[in-house]
This record gives sequence, C-alpha cells and structure tokens, in this order.
Amino acid sequence: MADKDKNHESLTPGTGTQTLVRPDSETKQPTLYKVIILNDDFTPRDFVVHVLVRFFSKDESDANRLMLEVHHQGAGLAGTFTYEVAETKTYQVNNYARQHQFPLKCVMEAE
Ligand code: TYC
Repeated sequence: MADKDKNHESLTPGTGTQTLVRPDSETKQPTLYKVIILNDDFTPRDFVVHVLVRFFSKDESDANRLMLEVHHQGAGLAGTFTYEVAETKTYQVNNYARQHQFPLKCVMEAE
C-alpha cells in the first residue's frame, strides 16, 4: 500500500491502468488475406495432402478433400489469415515445395 501511494495509483480507481475506448464505427478490423493453393500437373497428390496437414493444420480427410478440389477446379482456399501469417505460410509452402523439386505454389490475395 505504501508503494501504491507513492506512485499515486490510489488516485485512479480500478486497475490503475486506463483503456481508451473507440466507438465500434471507428474500430478497424485487420484486412484478412486468403492463401490459395494452385493446381499443377506434377506435384504428387500425397505431397499436397502432407503440405495441407503440415502448414495449414488440416486433418488428413479435410486435406484430401481440399487437394481433390484443387486438382479438379484449379485452385482452392487453404486458409484465411492476417497479412503476416498469410505471407509466412505462402513463403514456407513455396520454399518447401521447391526444396522437394515440385512446382506446387500458393498465392495470397486480400479478402
Ligand atoms: N494435379 C496433381 C496431380 O495430378 C495433384 C495436385 C493437386 C497438385 C493439388 C497440386 O495443389 C495441387 N498429381
């Protein structure tokens, strides 16, 4: 208590910290980015499934479903993230595929 008085904290009710609150209309939501995985003719299906499990935390059956969707439709949504997370995942997947000499690619786009 003596310490608190020294810091004048006892003059501020509550926690001793202040929170500034904006009206909802002024609160900005961060822009989200889609990470889209693209089809190609060479990357093995199993490798795509493995990538979806490893980098996008899919379970095996969701990963398999998404892989087939991409295989048949050309592209598919791997996930939606903040800018930095989307950028990191895109970079990691493209590097990982290149290291294994597969042409698999992800791209990101603003939602
Ligand atoms: N089209 C590939 C094949 O036939 C499989 C594949 C699926 C590749 C999804 C990339 O994002 C992809 N081996």
